[in-house]
This record gives sequence, structure tokens and C-alpha cells, in this order.
Amino acid sequence: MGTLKKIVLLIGLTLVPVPFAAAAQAQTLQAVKDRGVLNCGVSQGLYGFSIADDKGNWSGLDVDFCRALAAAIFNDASKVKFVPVTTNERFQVLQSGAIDVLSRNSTWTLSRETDYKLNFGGVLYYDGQGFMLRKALNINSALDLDGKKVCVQSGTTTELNLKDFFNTNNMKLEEIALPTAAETEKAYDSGRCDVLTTDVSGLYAERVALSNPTDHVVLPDVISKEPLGPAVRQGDDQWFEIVKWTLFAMLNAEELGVSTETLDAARKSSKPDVMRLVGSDGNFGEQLGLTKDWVVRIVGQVGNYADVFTRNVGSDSKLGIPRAENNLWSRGGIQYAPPIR
Ligand SMILES: N[C@@H](CCC(=O)N[C@@H](CS)C(=O)NCC(=O)O)C(=O)O
Repeated sequence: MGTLKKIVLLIGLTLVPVPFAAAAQAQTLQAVKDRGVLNCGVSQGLYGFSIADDKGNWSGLDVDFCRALAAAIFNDASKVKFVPVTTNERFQVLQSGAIDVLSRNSTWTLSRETDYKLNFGGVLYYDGQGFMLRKALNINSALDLDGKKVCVQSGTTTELNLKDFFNTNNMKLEEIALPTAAETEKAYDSGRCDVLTTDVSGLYAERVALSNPTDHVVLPDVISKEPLGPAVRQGDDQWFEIVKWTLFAMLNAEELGVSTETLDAARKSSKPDVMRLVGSDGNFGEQLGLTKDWVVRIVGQVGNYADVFTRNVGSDSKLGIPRAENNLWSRGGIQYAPPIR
């Protein structure tokens, strides 16, 4: 190696070390702090996930995830601006920088990460695609939907799976694709389609909004995997870590029995993993660019995973969805968070 090359390498290794690279990447957290509010992309209106009431107050699982981020960052879960985005535009809006995080029942797929240069931060809700139709049709299986008119929202994985399912089973598909949930639901409710298809959670959420919810049945068939989770732009590892570990913190809190109700006791606990979670041992939050008590803020102001699930989509909500695969791994589900240590 020539002398000049050696010098350049030496300078590269010593004088321009990691902090420079880290500083260049760690922009989102700083931008959010400077702005004083988190910009969170959500769906336009899906009961249980993100919906605004007539006073503009948002609620739902996706909404609460952004509130958990705001609690961790600002010690104030209300510092979130909710930005409703359509299925078709959501990933470009994230890419443009107009939102800091997309928390919008979006399915984690390979091409969504590579096409739009995004990272999904984990799975907030394990879902799968299903079908809803009128009980009067007397159909009990998705394999009997040959030739039926199916309403679907465009710009979704739903649309792609629908085609795959009908093609694979040699069934004729009459697809009616519409750009918004409101239009899709209206088309189904008015009888323009025989069938409505989307994520099963979405079917339950949309059923409560129909004129006669009890006239409709959700078929037992689930035709796809729809791991729904928050997404961020690639290129900012610190921000990615914050989003990822906020979700893991909520799951770990549930696993360790630390909820909004038990938080005070947990802060006095001498159990090592509870101490690490609530920040009485270690500086895990600080390593993320947050504070030692980041999980106390999240659980105190928003809740652990069970609190948030139960309130929005589970037994304390109109939807009453069972935990099923969204239960913790230790209780028969597949929700599994890496440890904080
Ligand atoms: N998980 C699927 C579908 C997500 C989706 O957007 N579903 C519709 C139907 S449930 C929805 O959320 N609509 C509400 C809205 O657009 O505001 C995806 O990521 O493509």
C-alpha cells in the first residue's frame, strides 16, 4: 500500500470516526424534538386501529403506538400530530419526510422495504386476510366464491392476495377496487359487491359500521399472512431503534406484569429484569437517545401491550377480538420481544 493511501486510511480510521457517521444519521429524533411534536401517519378511519371522533380525538392501536413514542420522547403522550394517509399514498408520504413514522395497519413485506427504502419496526398486530358476506348467501367457504363480485381497497396487499387466491383455485374473480375505506365499505353495504375482503381485523371493524351488522358473516378462511407494524425510512438507525424498542418495551412490560396499574410497585421491584425495564438498573433508554425512565413514561401514559390491545380491539372494545396469535409466546401466541439488557 502506498504512503498516501496509508495516511488517508489512518485519517479515516482515527479522525473521522463513528460519531461523525452517527451524527449524520441521527436526524429524526432531533427533528422531532426540535419540532416539539411527532408526525404520525395513520389510516383515515378504521375502528380499533385509528379513527377520529367528531371532536377530532384519535383512538386505536396504531394511534396508541404513536402516543407511546411521544411519551418516550417528550414525557407527553399528547404530543402527536396524526396525519391520515390513504393506502395508495402512505409509503411515498413516509418517504417524503412529511411523517416521522407510519403506524397504519400496514403489512410488512419485502418489496415495501426495498421499493420505498423503508424498515418495518416489528409486528404490532398479527393479522391475515379474510372475507365477509351476507349470511343470506349461505356460503361457508372461500372456495365457494367463484364468480362473486368482491370489493377491495386498492393499494393494499389485499388486492394482490385476492388475485392469487382466485387464480390458484381456478375461480372467476369480479373485482371492484376502490381507493378509500369509506368507498369500499359503501359499495359493499349498498349491495354493489357480494363480498368484502381485507385483513380480518378490518372486517370486524368495518362490520360494526354497516347498516345491519348482524346480517353479515366473516368466513373462517384466512388466505394470507398480514403482519401489521410501524415503518420508518431507512438510513436513521437511531430512530429505527427507538421505534423497534418502543414496541418491544410494551411487550416486555406485559410479559413482566408491568402495566399502568402495577407501575408504581414495579418501580420499587428488586427483580433484575423489571429493574432494567423501568430504569432503576442500567441506562438502556439513554443508549437509545431517550431517558432512563422511557418505559415508565410509555406504560404510565399509554400502557403495556395488553392494556393497549384490550382497550382498542380486545375485550374492552366493541370489536372483542381474542388475543389468539397476538398473545405472548409464553401464553400460546407468537408475540415475542427480545430482552432489554
Ligand atoms: N394490511 C393491508 C391492508 C391495509 C388497509 O389499508 N386496509 C384497509 C381496509 S381494512 C384500511 O385500513 N382502510 C382504512 C383506511 O383506509 O382509512 C396492507 O397493508 O396493504
